[in-house]
Amino acid sequence: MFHLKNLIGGELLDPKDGGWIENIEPATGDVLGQIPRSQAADVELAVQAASRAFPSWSQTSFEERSACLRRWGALIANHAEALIAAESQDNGKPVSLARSVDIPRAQKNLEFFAGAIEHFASEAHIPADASHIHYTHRKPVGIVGCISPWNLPLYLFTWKIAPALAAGNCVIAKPSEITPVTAWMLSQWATEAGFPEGVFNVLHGYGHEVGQAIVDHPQIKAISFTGGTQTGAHIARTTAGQFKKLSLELGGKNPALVFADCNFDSALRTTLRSSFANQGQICLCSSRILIEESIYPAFRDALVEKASRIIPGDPTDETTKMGAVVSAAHRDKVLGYIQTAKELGATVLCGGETSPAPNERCANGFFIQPTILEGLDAQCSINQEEIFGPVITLQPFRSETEAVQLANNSSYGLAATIWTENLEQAHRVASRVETGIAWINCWLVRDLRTPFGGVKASGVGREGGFEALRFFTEPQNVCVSTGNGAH
Ligand code: TXE
Repeated sequence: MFHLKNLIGGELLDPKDGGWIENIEPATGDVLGQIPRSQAADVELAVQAASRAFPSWSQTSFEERSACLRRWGALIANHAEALIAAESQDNGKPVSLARSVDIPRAQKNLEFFAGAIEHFASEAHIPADASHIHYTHRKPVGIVGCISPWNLPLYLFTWKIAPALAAGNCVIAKPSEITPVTAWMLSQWATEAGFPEGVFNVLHGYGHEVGQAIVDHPQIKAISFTGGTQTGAHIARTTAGQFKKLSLELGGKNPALVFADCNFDSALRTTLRSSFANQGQICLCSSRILIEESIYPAFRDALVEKASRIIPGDPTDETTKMGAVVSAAHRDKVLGYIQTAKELGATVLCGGETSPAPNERCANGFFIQPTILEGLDAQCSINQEEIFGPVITLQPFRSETEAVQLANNSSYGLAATIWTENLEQAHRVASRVETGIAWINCWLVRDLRTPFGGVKASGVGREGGFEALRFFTEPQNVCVSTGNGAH
């Protein structure tokens, strides 16, 4: 049983009022430990610590900030096995996934922004007559809040804090209360990495309590948030009067468009992964599979055959491909959607139920079978709302126009995956889908320099590369007369 602590002003502290939350292991339903149920008073302490740290931290050289991030990345590498085990246990994801994706990517996030800040130069503009020089002074915003979700815990946590710290801000970060362990481990190594006390603070607790207190605090000047669309809308509403900078990465209902001329095997293999990776709990997962009519039966049958062979297993088993969903509440939410789909007359092609426990240890775990549904109206809640679990729907289309219409028939606009061997069609469809990301004949291929984010209800703003460094800085235009002309 662990007992997590907040990191405030370089010290690991209990919450001021002593409240605690139980942390549950998804694969077993057992209590793993206690996490601080922090409140506004803890936020106040963290803001005071960050305010003391900001004047000198904001003046450090980019080399110094970069070096701290690199040392922190090396500490992740040194502790990789412990982090992999903790991430899998806390989230329910297969240990192989934490090893191949989550933990290496967390390390890469720190190293990437250590490098990115070295190349992030100011722009200058000089008119033809050289009468003036304009330059852009990019200053750190100040104290910023970074709020992250449970599906890719350390991966998304580091994706936010790395650019914030690289740009010279002081950070108050809040990981999800459902998966707090790896952020806590990282917080224990912040001092060893070289961050002065108060530069990086971590508060644990509920979103509506400590999360809201971070969002509301007038000295916290920017909020970078990844999570549900409703929470994002709530944060946007409650911060509107304070004119905070906001970056909101929200949900998705991502289409995969499978054209008849696609490379069938490649489309099949990757669609299986894009549908069910991390138990379908990635905002980029495909959840609406749109298939051209002429190959619909063949593609459907092959997908169902492959999905039926995925048996959720104990996440600690190295051979497990699908683990547990993150919580009992989330399991019930996903099962509720499957029940609604049945009531709406869907055909359940595979899955549709909880999955039997893979072993005695996991007897009370939260396992759901990979589920494929067909025969649902494009407008129904199952095709419109984010389920965020191992559940996909299949819909046939007859033409490219219809495929694009179906793809865009969503309030969300995060990512689309397009499967075709026709080059012109691929680019044409990519330009017509209303999403922040379009993958052609691939999925989840990421280059950290590229803009990342969604349109419509999938969010506001972009993360990644210089986009993130721009978000975490305030540009000031400075104009200098050269004395060579008008003033
Ligand atoms: O997310 P929340 P939840 C979707 C997915 C899921 C649903 C709800 O559909 O079923 O959202 O998941 C903090 N002020 N995604 O409930 O509540 C919270 O503590 C400040 C998609 O876990 O949005 C956590 O740290 N912070 C998504 C973070 O926000 C608040 C990933 C996200 O929690 C807050 C996760 C408040 N008022 C869920 N309320 C994706 N797009 O990747 C909550 N939080």
